[in-house]
Amino acid sequence: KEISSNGNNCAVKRRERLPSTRMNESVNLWSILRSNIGKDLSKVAMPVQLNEPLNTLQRLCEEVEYCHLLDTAANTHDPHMRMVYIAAFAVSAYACSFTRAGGKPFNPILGETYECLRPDKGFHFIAEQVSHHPPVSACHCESKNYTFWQDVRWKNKFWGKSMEIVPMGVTRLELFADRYEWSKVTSCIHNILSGQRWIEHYGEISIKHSTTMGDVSLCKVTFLKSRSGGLNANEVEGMVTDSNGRVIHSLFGKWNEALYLGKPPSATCIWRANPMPEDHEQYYGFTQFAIELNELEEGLKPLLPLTDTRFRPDQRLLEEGDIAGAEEQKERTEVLQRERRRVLQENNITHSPRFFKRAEDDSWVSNGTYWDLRKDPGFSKLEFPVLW
Ligand code: PIF
Repeated sequence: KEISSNGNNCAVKRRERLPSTRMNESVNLWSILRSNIGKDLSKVAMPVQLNEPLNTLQRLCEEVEYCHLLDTAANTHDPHMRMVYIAAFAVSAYACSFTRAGGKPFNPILGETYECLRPDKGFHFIAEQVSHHPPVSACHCESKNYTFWQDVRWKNKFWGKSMEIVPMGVTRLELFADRYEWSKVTSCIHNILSGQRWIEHYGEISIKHSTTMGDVSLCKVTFLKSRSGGLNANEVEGMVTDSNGRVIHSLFGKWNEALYLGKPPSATCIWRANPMPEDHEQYYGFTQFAIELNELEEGLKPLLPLTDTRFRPDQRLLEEGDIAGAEEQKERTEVLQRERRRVLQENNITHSPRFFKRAEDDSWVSNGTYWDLRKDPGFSKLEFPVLW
């Protein structure tokens, strides 16, 4: 179904820079962590200076930057080769994190939404914060070739020098009648308190492929832990097996660089990360795709629901380099959220998300209303809670 993309079409010239560079961090993270030992850190309001000017809903959108791999997968008849492209897509989701250990994404307000309409890439994406405690973000991305959806919740484990982020939830993909499912690996931010922060991912992604006929194939991709001295840093290796467990393809590469099919020296490159913009170190380590995510074009303003992240004032002020203003707005927004929570509690009402609903397996799925409402009657004619 065609979606009118007024103000956000292929011809749009997207920005190539953020309005402001990142300021030097002057937060004493240690004192925050020390005074919250044993506490669930998602229940501690962190200073805005620790944030990057994107939130977890937008971070989920970054996972589809390399969606051309899904288009290729959809047009590949051989199921094992198709799995190779899907594995490359699953790995590519981590590429942007390589330069991002410096900050954390904003924690969206309950009911906050984010849309990303990219006719040039062939997808339309929506996301919503469906739970506040614990924080849960749900997203749904569609194109003529695929549907991709997931809900993500993180568990933090603080180890002193590092922090592990253990994601929960299942990532799902549908290519016509075929279903693929996998879960994410563990991420670890090293040198959380001092020194140069860096990020590592380790564990196994196991992609299960099923059709109405049953399980067809499996792909396991292992993200290796780096050995001391940084040797083999960021390495991944994987294999695609058929329903009898026979290895059909092998894969290797680095999640921040590229993925290859076969064995060296005669391997074929399946995916390569895009080059980073110049000066990205000063601009939160954002990729070009990340730079575009929070841009608010004039033509888009009247089309978005008021709950869209692009209208969130603290995140916008941080993007513009106004730290004091951002901190003030963050606190104000959090007070408003607490107030809404109190009213709900007093009236014994549980919050229900606007664009997502619970599936039988308890995961969050799109309720399919967003793009129809956007078109007719249009969000400007609908009521939305005042989030900020
Ligand atoms: C606030 O969120 P913050 C807290 O949730 C606070 O409890 C709440 O008040 P309430 C506020 O309204 C919230 O704004 C805290 C926490 C959020 C996540 C999950 O934004 C994603 O102040 C984590 O942050 C991904 O942050 C991290 O949780 C990837 O956003 C890097 O736990 C953390 C992050 C830990 C710090 C990492 C530092 C890395 C540089 O009264 O409603 O309870």
